[in-house]
Amino acid sequence: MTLIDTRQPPEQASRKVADYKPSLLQSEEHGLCPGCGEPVAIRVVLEVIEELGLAQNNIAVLGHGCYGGFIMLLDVDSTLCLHGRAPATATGIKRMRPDTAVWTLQGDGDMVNEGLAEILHATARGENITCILLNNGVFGDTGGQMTAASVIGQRTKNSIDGRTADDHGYPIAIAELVASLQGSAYVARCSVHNAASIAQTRRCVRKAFQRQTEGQGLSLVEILTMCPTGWFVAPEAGTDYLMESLGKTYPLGEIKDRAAAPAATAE
Ligand SMILES: Cc1ncc(C[n+]2csc(CCOP(=O)(O)OP(=O)(O)O)c2C)c(N)n1
Ligand code: SF4
Ligand SMILES: [Mg+2]
Repeated sequence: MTLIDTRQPPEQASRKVADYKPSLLQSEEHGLCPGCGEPVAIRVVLEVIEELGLAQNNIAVLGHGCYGGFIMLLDVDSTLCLHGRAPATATGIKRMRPDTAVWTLQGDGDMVNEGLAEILHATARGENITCILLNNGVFGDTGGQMTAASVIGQRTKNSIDGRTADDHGYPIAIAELVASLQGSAYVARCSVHNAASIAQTRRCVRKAFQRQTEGQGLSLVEILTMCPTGWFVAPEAGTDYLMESLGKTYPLGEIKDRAAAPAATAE
């Protein structure tokens, strides 16, 4: 075991957290709440884009939600669009710029409520785009109201005693729905509640962009993210709460992968 002699000052200064900022972020500051999972997920996506050599050749399409504030921070060509309409906007951009990696960033309210038709039709058309869903089970930006992805029993601003199937219906598992359509190439559900889950998210986001590069069709990575403010829990309680609520209804893992077709062999 290596023992660190703490009686002497360190020989070199430790790196500040800010030193680890992805180059595609223009600032290490953000205006989101303490304990929010969205900045972690966005950071992973940006790191993957850079690793894949797409830093100068990608366009982001952001929906409406707390993550929307990142449009001021991304060093990426990006646009905000109407609530829920990111897959439709991305469709147009990708068709005009087929050699550019086009990706969307949406919340569960944005994708599964307002924009449910958009994501399903974009998938059915087999649009060659990569969709990132930040699922915290609430309309975080407007104060923590129930979404179509809120799980049974989940306390939200307008289901304060917990969502019930009788009163509010059942949650929509969008990843499985998208995977069931022929136009989807890759679908995974990930999380950012601990280091291992963040590493897995990185692997899945990477595959999602690779399937786009291969021209395989729509890829979706749903990332379960903490929203302590919208859940009315302390910031440090967010990770456990995430897995006790959304994590129990939405299993993590790869749901579909239409891997690259094998190269044709000579007759
Ligand atoms: C057509 C329309 N309806 C409602 C709103 C208000 N609105 C803005 S952000 C938001 C919540 C988005 O929730 P979600 O997509 O889950 O993102 P989160 O804030 O949770 O990250 C809503 C309802 C809007 N901007 N436009
Ligand atoms: S309300 Fe929730 S999703 Fe929005 S910034 Fe705060 S913790 Fe994050
Ligand atoms: Mg949300």
